[in-house]
Amino acid sequence: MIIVSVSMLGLKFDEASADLSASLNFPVTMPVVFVDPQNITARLGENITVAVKIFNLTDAYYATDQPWIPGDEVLGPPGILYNYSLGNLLGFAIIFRWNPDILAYVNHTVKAPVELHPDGVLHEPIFSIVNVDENAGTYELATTSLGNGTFNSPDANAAVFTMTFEVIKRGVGNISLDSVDLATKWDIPSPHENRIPNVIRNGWFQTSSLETWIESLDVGFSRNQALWEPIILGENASVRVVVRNDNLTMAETYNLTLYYNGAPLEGGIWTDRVLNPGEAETLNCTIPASDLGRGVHLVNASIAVLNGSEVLTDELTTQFRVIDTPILGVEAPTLAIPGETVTFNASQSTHNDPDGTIQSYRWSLFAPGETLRFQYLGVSVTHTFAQSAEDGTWRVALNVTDSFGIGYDPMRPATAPYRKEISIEIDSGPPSILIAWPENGSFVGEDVPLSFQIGEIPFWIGYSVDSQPNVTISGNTTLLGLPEGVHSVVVYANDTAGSMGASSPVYFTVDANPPNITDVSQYPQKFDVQPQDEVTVNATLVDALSGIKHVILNYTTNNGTWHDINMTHLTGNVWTATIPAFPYGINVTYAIMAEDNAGNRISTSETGYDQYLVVPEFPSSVTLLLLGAAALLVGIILRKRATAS
Ligand SMILES: [Ca+2]
Ligand SMILES: [Ca+2]
Repeated sequence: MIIVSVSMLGLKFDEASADLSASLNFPVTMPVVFVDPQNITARLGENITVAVKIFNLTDAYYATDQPWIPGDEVLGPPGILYNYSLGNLLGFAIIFRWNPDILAYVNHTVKAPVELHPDGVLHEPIFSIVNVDENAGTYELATTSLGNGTFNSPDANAAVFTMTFEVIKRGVGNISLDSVDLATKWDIPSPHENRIPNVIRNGWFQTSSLETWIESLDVGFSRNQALWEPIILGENASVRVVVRNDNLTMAETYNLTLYYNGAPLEGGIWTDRVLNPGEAETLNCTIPASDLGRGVHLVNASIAVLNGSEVLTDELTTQFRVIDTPILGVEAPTLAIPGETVTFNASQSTHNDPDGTIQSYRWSLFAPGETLRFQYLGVSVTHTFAQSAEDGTWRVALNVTDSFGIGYDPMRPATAPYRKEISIEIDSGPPSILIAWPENGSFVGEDVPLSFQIGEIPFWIGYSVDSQPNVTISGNTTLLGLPEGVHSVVVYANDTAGSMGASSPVYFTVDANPPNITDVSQYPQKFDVQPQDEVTVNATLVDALSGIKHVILNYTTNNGTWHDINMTHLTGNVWTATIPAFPYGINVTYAIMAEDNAGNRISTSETGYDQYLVVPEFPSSVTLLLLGAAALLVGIILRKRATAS
């Protein structure tokens, strides 16, 4: 037990005695009988000691020109002038009262005579009548000095008695002086002459409140430092307790226990926590989802605080709810065409929690590419797709909120059942397909590039050659191995809605072989080309399927740069070109390259180049002679070549 030390309180009071009139608002011209301390706060179980004291008891004598202001019937009406002294105490009678329900009487000490009690009153010998009524909470004390000496309190402050109580119950109340008589001559009946005027100051008592207490207790699903309630089945429950010490001077020690549905919560017990003055601390605990069933639950926090000599408790109970979620059922078409009106119906949705109902339905319609286009409210809504509605996959998201105020929260996985997404295909028709190559009526080589354009993003692509089964492809491709002749090709594509589109058929001719080059001849002949002679080269070209596209004569002088000359169609199958004249000694090499309309190419260089040397100029007779020999020779060569080919 802590005892409030009266000497300590008295000491504090003495230090302040010079300013007592100012600090406690006591009158300066009048004795004051007061309870000291004036205000007491104590904890349950503590002992407190209070004193009744006299202040300003002096032998100062107030003359008739000093008015009696506060009023006392024994002195007559206020405003009348009296002669009176303030002090010279010889006896007193005091009735003192407290609330016995809150304060239990322990003992008391009469502070008389001053010879035994230096802080007390009156001179020995004294005579006292004492009556303590513990049940009524009253104390009557009448004391008189039997000697001759009157008493004035030194430094104007003396104790009459002290009384000690035990605080037995929380509460507040007066510690009051019901009646105070101070007398200069106790046994003389004339009060006007014998009584000392005084005023009374009662005391006030209150039990201290619990200074370390549970400020808050919250339960919920923890997200972003906040607790969200109700909790959804499958989530952990976070329990958060804040304990605060409001005492401004003393650290306090406490134990905390958390209870979940009446049983101590695992991890919810803390012992010997110390809170410094004015501090609060937050304690967190988790109830695992496996321990949380649907319904309303209780969490209780209880603290035991070492409060002075006793252990005081504080507790707080919070209830929280664990809910089940809705099951969303949506009826909607999976396919629609622009201009069509469709209905989205969620009336089959239910709530798994018998205490819950779905309160609102919100539909969001997203065009292909995730663009939010429309929103509707209601359990069943209709939407008309515009004629311009984009083909493709539209998303329809249904979000609900229920009677618990819960809706879909992307940061809270357990809220997933509050949202349902479906998709609807908008299809304005099958894909349009245009074959870019081959062109209708074109000639192509053995390997046929197939390129095409499709008017929408296809789900599947294929082609068919000559009405054969479809071949699946992913885009432009090359048709390989087609025999020479006329063929057809059709490209097909499926859109995501399942509509099949087809291109127009394209007819084309495969020409696998290059032109045939024969009968290459030149004039002048190879051994008779003189300076100033241009050389005319002729050749016969035939192509089986697509025909000659162009013919080129390539030549070089002295194995230098190659030059191209376009050969022109002369007559029949004969093509011709002219090589310019070169000086004596120049060696000319040439070949003929031909391409047909299907892109097949051939060159005479594959079987050997033709060559001639520019010879010096001879007299015409020699020339003629040589020409004749050369013609004979050329004729032999050409025959040999024809045989060879
Ligand atoms: Ca389509
Ligand atoms: Ca050909």
